[in-house]
Amino acid sequence: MSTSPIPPMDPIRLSELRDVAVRVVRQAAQLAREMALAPQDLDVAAKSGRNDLVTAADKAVEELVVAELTAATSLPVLGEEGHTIDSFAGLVWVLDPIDGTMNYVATHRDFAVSLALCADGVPVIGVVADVMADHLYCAVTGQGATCDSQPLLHLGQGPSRRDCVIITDLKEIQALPRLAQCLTESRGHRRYGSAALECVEVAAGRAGAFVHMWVSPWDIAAAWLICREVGGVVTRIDGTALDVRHKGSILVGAERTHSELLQRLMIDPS
Ligand code: 2AM
Ligand code: CA
Repeated sequence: MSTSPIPPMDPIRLSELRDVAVRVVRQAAQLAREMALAPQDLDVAAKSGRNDLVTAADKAVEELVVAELTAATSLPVLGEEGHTIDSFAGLVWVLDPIDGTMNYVATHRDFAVSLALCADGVPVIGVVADVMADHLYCAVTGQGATCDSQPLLHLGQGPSRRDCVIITDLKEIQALPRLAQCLTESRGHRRYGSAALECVEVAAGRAGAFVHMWVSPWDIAAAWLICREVGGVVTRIDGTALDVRHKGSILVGAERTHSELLQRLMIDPS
């Protein structure tokens, strides 16, 4: 299976930038929590469809994060709610101010702030805040991943696809009958509504795999690194390499779980 090359970076600069990312994501999570206390002011609007939402909180968190990152690092920021970049060359921040906006509006839990630093399009720092659960996941390339500063364990081979919970959505189940069969044969199906948190569930060993048809760079850039740093395999749903610069599908799991699901979904239907 092909993997993206990790560009070498000065470790001191990397740890300074990690500290900036953690500080700013904590501030962002605090603002998202505070704004959730005044839902009447959220100004909820639909974007591409009635289930694709943006709120005043998405915009305010993005503004806060971009201002703080620019002041601290002067590096370009790609943000879901309007901040664009000319290219992914060099160091670029990739931000989802609120991943799981429908949850932010409707269920008031299971939403994240997701921030990655990419070097030539490859994540080298990833920070994901599970805002309401108050957990902070962090990874630095080559240095492993943590939850609240405690190391996440390496996933190893992982369970058989039959012996784990699999995270996916109704759209995927409807589009992929073989996936529906895999869920039936598994320990069960889960769905949280934030791609970043769903990847992190796999990285933390709570779920065996996550399958999604359509994720954007800001949804998964940070979680991609968190998964990779614990030995997770992250590809497109057909097993090809996942370049976080482009929208597309995602299949995440420990080595054995990923390989068994890929085999079942794409190669051998029996
Ligand atoms: P969001 O909350 O930042 O929009 C829910 O299925 C997951 O998919 C969330 O991570 C959500 O991110 C993301 N999502 C929602 N609409 C999307 C779209 N049109 N394209 C890509 N990802 C989307
Ligand atoms: Ca978002």
